[in-house]
Amino acid sequence: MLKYTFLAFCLFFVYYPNGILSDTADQNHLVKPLLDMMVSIQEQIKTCEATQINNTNTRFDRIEEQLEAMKEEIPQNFEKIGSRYFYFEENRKENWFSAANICRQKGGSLASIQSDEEFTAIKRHPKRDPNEHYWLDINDLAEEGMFMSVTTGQIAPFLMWAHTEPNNLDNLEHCVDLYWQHMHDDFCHEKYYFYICQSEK
Ligand SMILES: [Ca+2]
Ligand SMILES: [Ca+2]
Repeated sequence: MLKYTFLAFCLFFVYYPNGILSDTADQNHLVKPLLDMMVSIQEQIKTCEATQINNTNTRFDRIEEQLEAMKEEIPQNFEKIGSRYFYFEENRKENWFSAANICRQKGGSLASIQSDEEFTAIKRHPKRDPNEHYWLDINDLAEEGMFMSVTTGQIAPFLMWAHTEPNNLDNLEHCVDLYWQHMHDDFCHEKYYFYICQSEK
């Protein structure tokens, strides 16, 4: 708006019928610097506008890239807890083996809890019902009493047993679930529970 006002002012100044500047020499002497200034201002406005458009486009490109990256990083229906992503199955109960397969199909694995901090955050998550059991990735299928992570093939990094657990009832409890505030060993095939998956990303 400012540039058009300035332009109108200059045109009025130069072409006014009984002009303020009646003498041609005076006109040339005073008008040329004004015209030069006007051209210079127009150039500056053009440069400024081009720079602003360029900067805005660059910002949009960056935001778009970040959104695309986020879409790739966050697996569908997984939620960030601490620095990792977890999925809580709340509708369909499975035995431990089916739960492990379904987590694989989702591009992850059964949850391998790494620390007390992570365990606490998962226990407190609003999607988790403390009255329900949730399968985790821990099992002692290979060797009784040696609790391993099926996700890593290594010894489970974090255990928090309930009182009297693990009791390996009937010598058949080899898979671990979260129930109330602690972990329990349970029947892998026979028990159908909800489960928690983790993302590999
Ligand atoms: Ca066992
Ligand atoms: Ca048990």
